[in-house]
Amino acid sequence: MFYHLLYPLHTEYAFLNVFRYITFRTIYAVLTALVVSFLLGPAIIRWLQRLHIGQQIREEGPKSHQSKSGTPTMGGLMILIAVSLSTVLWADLTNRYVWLVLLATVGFGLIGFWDDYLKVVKRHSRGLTARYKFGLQVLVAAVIGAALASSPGFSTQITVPFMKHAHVDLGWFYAVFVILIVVGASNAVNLTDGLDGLAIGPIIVAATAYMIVAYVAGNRKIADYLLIPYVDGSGELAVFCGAMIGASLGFLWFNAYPATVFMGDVGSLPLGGALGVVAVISKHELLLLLVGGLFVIEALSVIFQVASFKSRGKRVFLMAPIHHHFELKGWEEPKVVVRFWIIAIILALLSLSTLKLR
Ligand code: 57M
Repeated sequence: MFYHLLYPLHTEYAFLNVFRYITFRTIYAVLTALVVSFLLGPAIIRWLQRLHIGQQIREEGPKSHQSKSGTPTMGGLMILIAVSLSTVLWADLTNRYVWLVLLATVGFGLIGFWDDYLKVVKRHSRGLTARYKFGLQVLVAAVIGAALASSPGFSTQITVPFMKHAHVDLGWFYAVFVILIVVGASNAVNLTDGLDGLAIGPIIVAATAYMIVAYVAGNRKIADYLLIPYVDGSGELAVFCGAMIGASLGFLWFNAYPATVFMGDVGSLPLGGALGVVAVISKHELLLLLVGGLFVIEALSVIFQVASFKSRGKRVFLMAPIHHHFELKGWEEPKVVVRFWIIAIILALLSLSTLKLR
């Protein structure tokens, strides 16, 4: 909005020219989202407490989690508001990719909200049925996939990390591929969200990596120099990623151990989904497996655990997702969390190196 209101005035006031720059608007998108979540945080937490929207803790989990019973959840609402508001304030609103990523954020946010609402307000122990929740996620992702695949000028080729000449054209199957990436990312982040700060830290790291990727992919000169696909307009997603970083930092303030609020599905589903959409639009779809490698490890630990238990009647881990395994091994919660953050940072750095290593 500021871009549309203030940049046109640069002919009279030269300093307003600065609103043209994505870098400038990204920095202020980070700060705006951070301030919004700082300001909203205490009010939302008090409101959730007043409504008794507290987490019920399952008995079969690690014993240390029983003391978390009643911690307000659905704090993801503060992330949703901060990301959307800051993006609307700082992004170029004529850019269709901005609206697509906002659609994903709000769409997945509504699915998460509904699930949380059933679980913590209506006290239905399982929330939305898995099939229904998955169906709605596929629906939102399919709308985005179809919009992109039919978008003039948007390539349906995918980029393979480390290989500069390997571009595979998926044609209409591209929409299905988008569903896999976006729904997969959304659910992987959801599975990871099981310790204080565990999901939000790597989200900040991954959003930072994709902020850089989206910016360079949207800049013809840099994209040509790096031999990566140029995506006209994807640079604006750096502003969105900035808003995501700011909102997540603000949430981490409250979610840091010992957490005063959990994000709930209303936070985890849209954060993962939005990351998937940014990966797709910036034409670095498969790189998400490395950027978000920690989320992939968490999801794989569940797949292996369930497969092994069903086929052999034996567990691979003491408990899945893998963060519970380390808790049961006796690591303190903050130790698991910080060590997982370190892994996420290393994976993001490796991912960024693929911009050069190709
Ligand atoms: C969400 N939710 C947390 C909070 C958060 C298939 C199976 C592996 C699914 C998995 C599952 O249900 N995962 C989805 C995980 C829950 O957190 C809430 O959920 C929101 C995210 N959706 O925002 O509202 C609990 O996590 C803890 N927490 C924190 N700090 C935070 O900042 O401490 C969350 C955020 C909270 C709190 O204790 O209550 C969750 O873990 O439920 N299921 C599991 O993860 C279960 N694993 C399991 O059943 N493993 C079996 C299977 C794979 C065969 C096995 O290994 O044998 C564990 N979940 C729980 N207890 N709660 C098992 C034990």
